[in-house]
Amino acid sequence: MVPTGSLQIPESPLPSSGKAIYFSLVIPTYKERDNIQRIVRILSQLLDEYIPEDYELIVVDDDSPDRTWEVAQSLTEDYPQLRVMRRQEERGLSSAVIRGWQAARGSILGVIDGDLQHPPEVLQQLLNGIEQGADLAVASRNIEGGGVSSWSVVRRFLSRGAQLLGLIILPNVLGRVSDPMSGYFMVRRSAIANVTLNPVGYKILLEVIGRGEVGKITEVGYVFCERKEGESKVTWKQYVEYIHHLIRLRLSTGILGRVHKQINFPIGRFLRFGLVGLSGVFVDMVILYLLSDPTTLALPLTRSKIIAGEIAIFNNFLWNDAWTFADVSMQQQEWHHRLKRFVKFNIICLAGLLINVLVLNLVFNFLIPNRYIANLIAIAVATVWNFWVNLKLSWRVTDVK
Ligand SMILES: Nc1nc2c(ncn2[C@@H]2O[C@H](COP(=O)(O)OP(=O)(O)OP(=O)(O)O)[C@@H](O)[C@H]2O)c(=O)[nH]1
Ligand SMILES: [Mg+2]
Repeated sequence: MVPTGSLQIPESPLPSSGKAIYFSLVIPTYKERDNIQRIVRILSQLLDEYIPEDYELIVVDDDSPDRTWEVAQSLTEDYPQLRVMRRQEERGLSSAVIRGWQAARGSILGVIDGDLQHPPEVLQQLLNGIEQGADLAVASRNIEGGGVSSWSVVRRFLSRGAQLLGLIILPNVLGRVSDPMSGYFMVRRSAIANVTLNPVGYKILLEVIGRGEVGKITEVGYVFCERKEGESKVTWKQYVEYIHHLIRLRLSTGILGRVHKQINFPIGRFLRFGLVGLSGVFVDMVILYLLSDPTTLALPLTRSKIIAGEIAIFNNFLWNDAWTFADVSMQQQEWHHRLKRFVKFNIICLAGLLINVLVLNLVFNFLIPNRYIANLIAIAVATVWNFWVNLKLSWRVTDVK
């Protein structure tokens, strides 16, 4: 059974999953057919020694085309502590780990790669760390005893760059561990129970530290070994997802997260609206040049500006209708609806222009006697006005079917 619904770990194991135990180790796999048997054997041998009968291994496979799940399933006879989850609907490393933890029976939840790049021997030190009171024990490549065996200069550089970027955006998360990209760690269930985890991409550890109630952390050095079988799934997409994840965590945790929740400001939409606005500035400039420049049509300035401004407004309307507010305009595609939106948009933007001039004068005369700074402030105020009023009045669903 694959858990569904929100990505929340229950405070104690679900009664349906059986008797509670100490440690659950999730092994996310995708096309690891040639590794799965070996890793299960090695992990079982080690854990049988440290905590016999008090652990489980949970393979979470995303319906690998090489049928890793089938191979894993066939091992359960010899390894009674092994459970296998074959996911056919959801995809992705981070959610695989969380789904595994949701079904877990342990009070300590761990994760390890299925390709033998994480040395299993380190498990004991990680378990010791937890035993000594840590909420989170992370295997790290960046402390004493850690390293990467043969990464190219480029990959090392990218990895460090990603870490630096993360430190800038989320210092209170990335700053707590030396290897925030580690995919090999264990955490106390109580530290992450009852919060909705919502990771994008690969880096589940960021999510655990960012949203969980993690007190003490210990780290254990390890050397990231070479892959022997199977192939890497790391592509450029992971870097993009990583940045997306950082921004999302930044906006939803800490002070910013609380403010964000309170005012409930649609930040993504606003950014799109701002980008469209920039495109309008460009259109306005080009038309103004074509109409009024002495080397082109040389029309009077005011007349040129009115035409340029209106074309820019039309440009912005089209983009906003097709992109910024696409979800709303999709529901009302008839031409008279569009026309109505366009007229409203026009009026609101004109009012925005008045506000722009007003704020410019007020700020310049009474607050900051610098016309460019004053203008920037005026533009910002007018943009927020344009956005907010258009959001409330122009792009809203009026017909209830
Ligand atoms: N369930 C599941 N597992 C995944 C997915 N992507 C990767 N994995 C597994 O997650 C672990 C780490 O993935 P890798 O591709 O080895 O990533 P990596 O270790 O950072 O990179 P390499 O050094 O290139 O191996 C492996 O056990 C993969 O099989 C996925 O989408 N779903
Ligand atoms: Mg790997």
